[in-house]
Amino acid sequence: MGSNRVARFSVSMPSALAEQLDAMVVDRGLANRSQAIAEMVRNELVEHGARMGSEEIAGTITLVYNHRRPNLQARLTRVQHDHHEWIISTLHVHLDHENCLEVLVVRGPADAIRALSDSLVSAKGVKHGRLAVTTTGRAFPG
Ligand code: NI
Repeated sequence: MGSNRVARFSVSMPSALAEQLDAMVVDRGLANRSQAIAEMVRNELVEHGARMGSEEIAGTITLVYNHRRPNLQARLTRVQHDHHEWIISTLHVHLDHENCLEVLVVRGPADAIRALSDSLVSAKGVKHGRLAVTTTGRAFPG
């Protein structure tokens, strides 16, 4: 990796799909089809990396929960301390008298991050939780 050389290859697809692609390129103000397709490929590679093995990923885990629910906050805190090596930063917002919004910035092996997210999101009383995966940036030159 690390090369900024451009690879050229032809892509075949149904013409109706190509027309939709061109319309999206215009709608989103992209330079051309190539830019749109390169972005899609990056997104797919990030998702693929997140599903596969131990490739390093970065991302955020978002949780909404009621802090008054017995044992929940203690459990969430314990899980986070057990996996502190993957958690770079946390943000806690008191949404109202009961509800808390917590955002964890995480970085680490995909399988470890997924397991951490699963254990937090599945904690009984978490109203909504989601892992949003992005890349550490190193896999994409430029
Ligand atoms: Ni709170």
